[in-house]
Amino acid sequence: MKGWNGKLLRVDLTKGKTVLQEYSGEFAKRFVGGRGFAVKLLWDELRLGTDPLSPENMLIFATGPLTGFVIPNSGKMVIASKSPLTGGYGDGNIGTQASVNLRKSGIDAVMVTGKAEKPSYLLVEDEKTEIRDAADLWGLDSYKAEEKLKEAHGRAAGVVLIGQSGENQVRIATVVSQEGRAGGRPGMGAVMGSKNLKALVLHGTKELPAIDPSQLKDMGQESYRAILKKDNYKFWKRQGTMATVEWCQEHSTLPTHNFREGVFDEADAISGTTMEKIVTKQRGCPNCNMTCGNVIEDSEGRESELDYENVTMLGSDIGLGDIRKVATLNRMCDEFGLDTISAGSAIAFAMEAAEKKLLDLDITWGDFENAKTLLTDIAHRRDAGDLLSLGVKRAGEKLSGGASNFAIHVKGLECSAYDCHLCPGMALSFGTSPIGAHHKDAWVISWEISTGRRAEYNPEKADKVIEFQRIRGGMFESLVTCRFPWIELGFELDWYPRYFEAATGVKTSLDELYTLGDRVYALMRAFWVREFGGSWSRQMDYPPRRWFDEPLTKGPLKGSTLDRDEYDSLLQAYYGKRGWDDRGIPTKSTMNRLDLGAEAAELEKYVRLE
Ligand code: PTT
Ligand code: SF4
Repeated sequence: MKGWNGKLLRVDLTKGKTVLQEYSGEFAKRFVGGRGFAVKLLWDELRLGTDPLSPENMLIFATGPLTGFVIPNSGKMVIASKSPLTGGYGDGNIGTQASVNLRKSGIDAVMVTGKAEKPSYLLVEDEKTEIRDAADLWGLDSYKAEEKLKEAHGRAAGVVLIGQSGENQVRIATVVSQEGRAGGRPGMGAVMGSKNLKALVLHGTKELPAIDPSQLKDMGQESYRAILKKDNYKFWKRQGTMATVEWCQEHSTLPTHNFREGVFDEADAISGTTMEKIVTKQRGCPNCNMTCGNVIEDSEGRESELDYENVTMLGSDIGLGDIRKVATLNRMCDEFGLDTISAGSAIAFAMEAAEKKLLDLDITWGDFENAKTLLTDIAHRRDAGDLLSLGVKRAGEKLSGGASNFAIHVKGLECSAYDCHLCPGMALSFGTSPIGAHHKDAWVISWEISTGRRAEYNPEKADKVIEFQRIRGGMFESLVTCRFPWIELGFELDWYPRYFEAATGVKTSLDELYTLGDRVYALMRAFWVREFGGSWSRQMDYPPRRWFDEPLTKGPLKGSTLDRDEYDSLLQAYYGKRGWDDRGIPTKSTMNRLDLGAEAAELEKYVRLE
């Protein structure tokens, strides 16, 4: 098998054992890598009803057959598990040297089960593995712990790790790396902490196995040159994802005051243009010439790497219009290993709950000092922070007085930073995202706005969501590479089947990669349905209530809301196009068409399939 290493490292922390296992070519071809591998392993091996924070849960770090080759933006990996935030399938994508090093160690994926007796970290040096004591790392923030690990294992080590919030099993804890990379929004950091696992430290010295290395090398060089020539390249290098702040403000989609509004009076103060003037350096993932991590000095004189989601969820959404202070909250999240989107949403939820006198907390919109205290309390699960550490869905359920009405989430995962009071297509994307409300799979908002937002509930929007889910959520998450060359600069998609063939020798087409996306999607959906059984319903694919019930009160779209019946028709159109039934469950014939016959038979044990 070329392209793939063909090896999976199984780590049982309870027994303190690691086993290197070969996987079959059939598995590789059917599920390809990354998210595809992760969902298949979870489907096959995770016992139904497993508590996500118990030793029995599985935590998977999975690269794909393109990861690590010197081709554009290939330094990524998927981190997946059953989510402690949603109870369903959860994953995230992180760019880090650890992805490249894992592949160079001859291993494609690591699967961790059990719980170490005491704080530990996993060291992989090529195929030599060791579970080591992490007593002196436990309690340290992610910056300090990574620095110590690099002092011990060398600067070339790839490290993915958790901060204090993961250790404390905060359900909105993510996994972090390299002082500004994060992956695993739906609580993957908490799962790592529940296993007493502080870090993975990875070294690899092997050549990656391509079927046609010289062709892949030539294609890589040509692709990097093609990216440099793209029209938008220079602007992207100046602002990266931060350009989205001004765009969202212009189109009334900037999350503001807990998604009450789509415009923020102080948007200019946190925009990409403001950031450009104070950037001190740029960082990024391995094998990338688009380096989009823009670093500024925060209000306390420390480095903080900004991205659109971080700045808006910790800025406009909590009413804070000072970029350096926002950067401080962002840096704190990276140190604690808290997901910035969910943390921002939790702070905004707390501000609104305090305003409505549902929560006895001294905090108001834009209140930087109390936001800092609250973040620290969330990371350590103290006082009100303990409640918020559960995520806004659970926090809303625990507070009385209708707090659930302003808990902004889908399936328990807090919404990323796009207000959808008048974006039904993007609302459908959040509603049907396979991990809860994340934009990563189908960021259709730009297309939706540019193609006539007021043709509001056109079923064409369901087609677009599916198209993007196939490309972004299926193909990129399984190959595994960064999607930014394509979505941000228009780098052509047909490069990807060509890379795949040069790496693996398997001839494929974009259509086949989209079918892979459909297969992975059907299986992620099957995972959710199997876990939720009788309590699964199409209502789980609905966006937050606020967008239906509370019109925008400001800006050019003042008075707008989503319409429930129209949304439901759009959802129905989506199900029909996917070959899913009225409950949002893939039909038997859809499963068979996607080569998931055995998986359909397993699902039928728990739910009737149409
Ligand atoms: C991703 C989510 C995002 S999406 C952002 S900013 W974005 C937030 N970043 C966080 C952070 O930083 N620190 C922190 N403590 N929490 C954070 N939470 C948020 O996490 C990221 C880039 C970005 S920046 C995006 S969109 C793209 N995402 C990709 C993806 O999902 N798949 C893929 N194949 N390529 C992608 N390329 C881009 O990568 P989650 P990164 Mg991220 C500091 O993890 O769980 O998926 O949530 O990986 O290496 O940081 O790069 O405007
Ligand atoms: Fe990483 Fe940004 Fe490069 Fe993508 S574009 S690989 S997120 S640095």
